[in-house]
This record gives sequence, C-alpha cells and structure tokens, in this order.
Amino acid sequence: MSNESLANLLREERRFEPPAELAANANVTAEAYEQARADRLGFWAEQARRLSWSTEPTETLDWSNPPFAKWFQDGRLNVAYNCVDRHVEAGNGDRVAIHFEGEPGDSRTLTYAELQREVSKAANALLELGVRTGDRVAVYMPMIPETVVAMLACARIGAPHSVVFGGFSADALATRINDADARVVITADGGYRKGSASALKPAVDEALTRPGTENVRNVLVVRRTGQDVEWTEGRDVWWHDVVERQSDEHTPEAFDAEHPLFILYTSGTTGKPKGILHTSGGYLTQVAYTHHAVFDLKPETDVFWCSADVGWVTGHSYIVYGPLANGATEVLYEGTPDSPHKGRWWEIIQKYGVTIFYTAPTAIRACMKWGDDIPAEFDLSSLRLLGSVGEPINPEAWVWYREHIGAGSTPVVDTWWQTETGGIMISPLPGVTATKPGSAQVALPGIAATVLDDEAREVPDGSGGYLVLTEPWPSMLRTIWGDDQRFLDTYWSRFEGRYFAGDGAKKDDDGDIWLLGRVDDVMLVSGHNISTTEVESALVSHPSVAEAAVVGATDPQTTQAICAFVILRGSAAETEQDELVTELRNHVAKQLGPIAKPSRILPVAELPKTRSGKIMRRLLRDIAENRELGDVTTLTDSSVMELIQKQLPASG
Ligand code: 6R9
Repeated sequence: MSNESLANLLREERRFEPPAELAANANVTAEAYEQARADRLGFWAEQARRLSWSTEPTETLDWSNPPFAKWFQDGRLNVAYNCVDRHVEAGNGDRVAIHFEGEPGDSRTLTYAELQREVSKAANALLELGVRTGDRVAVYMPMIPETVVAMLACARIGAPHSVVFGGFSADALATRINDADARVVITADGGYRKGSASALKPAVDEALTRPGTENVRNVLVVRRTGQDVEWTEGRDVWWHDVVERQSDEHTPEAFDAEHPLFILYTSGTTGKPKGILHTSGGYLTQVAYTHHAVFDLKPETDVFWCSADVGWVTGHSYIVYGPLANGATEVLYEGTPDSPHKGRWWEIIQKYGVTIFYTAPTAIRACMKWGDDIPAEFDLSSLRLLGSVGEPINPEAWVWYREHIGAGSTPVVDTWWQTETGGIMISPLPGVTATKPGSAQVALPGIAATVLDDEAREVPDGSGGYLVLTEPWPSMLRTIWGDDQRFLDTYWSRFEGRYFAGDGAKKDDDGDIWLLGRVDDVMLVSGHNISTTEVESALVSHPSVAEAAVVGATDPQTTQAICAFVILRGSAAETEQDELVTELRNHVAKQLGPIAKPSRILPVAELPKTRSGKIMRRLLRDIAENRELGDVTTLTDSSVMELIQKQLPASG
C-alpha cells in the first residue's frame, strides 16, 4: 500500500479528555498498560481470577503449537455458573439481570435468582431431550429473555450453541445446522419487528427438509407471538411444556477451560460461512475484563444496554457473557429503533435509566438523519458512557453521538474487534484516554496490535497499512469449525506468525490507530491507495449527506474510479441534484485532495447492509461495474438492491 495517501488524507484535531469524576473513579487506570507490558501473561492470569474456577488454572498459555492456542488449559469452570449462580451465592439474587422490553411495549424483569431458576430448568429440559456434553444446539430466536436463557443453558451442560440470526433465511439456517451437525434447534413461533409479528418457525421447518440436517432430533419452540405454527409430532416440543415442568435446580458441572462454548458463523464475502469456534475460560476472561475496563461497569449502580442482536458476536460478548459474568443489570430490547416511533431507543434509556449505551455507527447515522429534535424530547441524563462498534465511525457521527445523546460530556469509546477476536481489542479506556473522534486509538492492556506494510515491516507513525495482532489473546478464535487448514490460510498466512484481521489501518503521529475498512475495499486510483472510509467520512462531513458508501469501480484510465452512493438529508433530497453532486465532489477534493474526488456520486434512498449494520460494498461494486449482483442472502433487506438499481440513471 502506498502509505502517503492512506495516512495524510483526513485531519481530525478534536480531543476530549475523560471527565474528571469518571477518571477519578475509573475501574482501570493507566497503570494497567504498564502492568500488562511488563508481564502480559501474568496480567491475563490475574484477569482470569475475576472468574470462579472449580479448578484454578496453573498454566496461562500453551503456545507450543501456534496458532492453535490453549489458554488456562488445566483450569476447569462452568460458564453459566459464572454468569448466574455465583452472583446469587454472593447475595445479589435480587439484583435485576435483565430488563426486557418487547417491541409491542410488553416488559419483563428477571433478577439473577430468577435467571438461575430459568437457566436451570432449561438445562434440565435439554438433558431430558437427550442433549449431551459436546452436542451442538442451534438457536434461531428473536431478542427475548428465553434466548439468553437458552444460550446459558447450553453453556451450563457443555453443549456448544450456534446462534443463527433470526433474520436469516431457511437456506442460511440449513447450511449452518449442517456444518455444525446440530442435534436440537431452539426457536420461537416468531418475534416482533418493525411493528408486526415476524415468523421464525416456518424457516426452521423448511431448513429441516434440506439434506444434511437429518440429525436434528428436536425443535424446542418458545411461544412469543402466538401465531399459528406447523407442528411435526415427535420432533417439535413447546418450551412452555418441556421447560416449565422441570426442576428449577440444576448442579452445574465444571468443564475444561478449552471446552467449546459456541460456534458463530461469519458470512465473509466469498465461500461458505466460517464457523468461528470459541472456548470457555479464555473467552469468558477477556469478555469479562473488557466489559469491566472499556465500559467501566459498576454492577451495583449501572444499567448497561448493548443494542446489538444476539445473532451477532456483539450480542454474545456484550449482552450475554461479558455483562452477566460481571453481574450487570442490563436492558434487552426486542425490536427496531423506530418502532413505533423514531424516539423508541431514547424512551427506553429514559425508562430504565440506562447509564452505558453501546451501539453501531449505522444506527447513529440513522438517528442523525431523523433529526436532533427526536433525542432532545427525552431525558438522557442518566447516560455516562457511550460505545460504538461494527464499522469505522466517522468523526461527524462520533461528535453527534457525544453531543446529542451524551449531552456533550460523556466519553465515546470506539471499540474495534471481530467475531474472530471474541472480545474488544482496540479501544480508548474511558477514564484514561483523551479520545479522538473517529479513532479506536489504542490496543487494550494485554493486547498487542500494530500496522504492517506489504513487506511485513511495522509502519512508522503517520503511515498506513495492514492491521495485525502480534500476540495471542485469551478470547481468540481457536479454529474454524471442522477446517483447521482454512483457519491457517485465512488468518495466519499473509504475515508469518501474525494474525491478519483483513482490515486496513493507519497510525497517526501519536501512534494511535485509525481503522480504514476492509482491505478488500481499499481503492487503487492512479497509483494511490485510498480508503473507502476516508472518502465516506469526507462526504458525511457535508451537511447535505446523511450516509455514504464508496467503492472503486474498474476504470481503464485510473485503474479504479471512485464511485460514491449517498443518502441525502431531508431537504437536500428534494433539491436540484446535479448541482449538489458537483458541490459534493468539490467538497471531497477540498477535504482530502483532488486524487480522492469521486468520479461519480449517485444519490440513493437506502444502502445495502448486513444484519450487523455493515455496508456491503461488494454489491455496490457490482452495480458500479454493471455486473450481475452477487450473493445477497446476508442482507437485512434484499429489496434495497432493486430500489437502488431502479434509481440509477439509465447509463449507470
Ligand atoms: C464486533 C464486530 C468485524 C469487522 C472488522 C472491521 C469492522 C468492527 C470496528 C470496525 C472500524 C470499529 N469493525 N468494529 N471497523 N472500527 N470500531 O463487528 O464483529 O461482525 O465479525 O465484524 O467489523 O472491519 O474486521 P464482526
């Protein structure tokens, strides 16, 4: 990569010091970096002591067969015990674990004592259905408390779960059931989304007609919406029949630290989905530590809310395992941010007094587009910390988030990580780091990240290249389920001995890390590498642009030509577009330099996104290059592509 273009395009000079009070009482101080630098493994061994082990580990890391890591391997623990029972035993059974808010407005509160009884019953039910330690259980659910209970029940009996996002099709579900060879599927009749009941059970029925799913013996069905369901006698069982009649006591058994906890599929851009395998002790150590450190969680007083879906890794690590391991009180919300009105999220924050809120840039940009007056109608004064995850957050969205949601005073932590990393890797610490809008900044204590050039040399400050992780970490993926070779090829072959995440990044003059998007998305324009992220940020910094997605389209003269798809804000969408397009092109040229001036800018109404809110630039590239569209099955809404195609000028 040519460094100069990556490094020097965007200038962001704003800095925000941690609030004094937060800094004075922060869970983690600057000393943690020193401590971890001096003795990385000792640092993680100490973090492992946050957990309750039935056998304390004596060995921290076995790295004798890299990159196949074993963390805390002679330790034994039960993950569900750590997330539930121990809090009850410590006298916190009456503390609320989950404030559930259904989309139609129904709500339910589960204390830790209640959660313990629910998880025990569900574990007993799974045992009755013949689920044994090591059997895989597929979970295809809406965002309801039973989903969390089901995951913890699996963990409790040592049956790895494979959660499949409820928005995925029967085909996607069948592929994942088949790959993991699941024995039981836990689902619901449906869930509420966008104001109506959306069925889930039919997709399970259909998936189970596909070859490769024959080993599924039972489908355990939660009644949520009450809609009609087809029933296969002998296979399908109602949750309220089987779970409700179980004993609410179950003695957790300890498993090895390296016992598989879950498989979670990442779609990737090509090939079949990769089943990312996470195990127990190291995973739980890192999600508990990062939740404590990055969100500064005070379990007695905070109300935490991560708005992700549990079908995404963020939901696994920061709805289920991290917060519950730390004894947090948290919100679980079933639906979309705009049902039944665009202030729903802010209403929920007001209702429960949420203090820490964690969401994705795509949602923040949507809220910006809906207008500042909407959050202003609600009392958001309980908030003291905001987090972002999933995509680079452009500085405009970061500053809007801090100003309009965080009252101009809460820290914003931009957290970089992946399904594969299991937990947060790069992020400011809210009581330590002076934050910079748009940058994830520094590797957490105990994490080693850097940026390399094409020849695997570390780039100097002020330059860009490839983001790599140079030391193993506790919550790292252990392999791709059933495919060690693909694990080696995908992550460990580009740079010898280093984990390559697939993201481009730059280090600024202070050595802070800025994520620049997937390297597959980097554009080559007349010999310069230009990151899609930076051009998008420049576009969004114009008052008329709500969202932007940029791709490089093959061009005979310049190798690639920059093509931008933009969603315009309210009134701008109605004005004369030719003039505005010219203005936007000039705006980018002024912000980033003439080389980054888009050759085409196409106003559109929607952008194609995955379930976790990431823009699928691959599909936009297909459009920009007049190709037939590739795989659209992981899109949240596949009609978006038709909409975009219809809107394009005939020549497009
Ligand atoms: C947690 C999650 C991983 C990819 C990752 C990167 C992008 C996530 C980011 C970010 C910039 C951040 N990503 N967080 N990019 N800044 N704070 O999103 O996992 O769904 O596996 O996606 O998401 O490109 O490589 P996953």
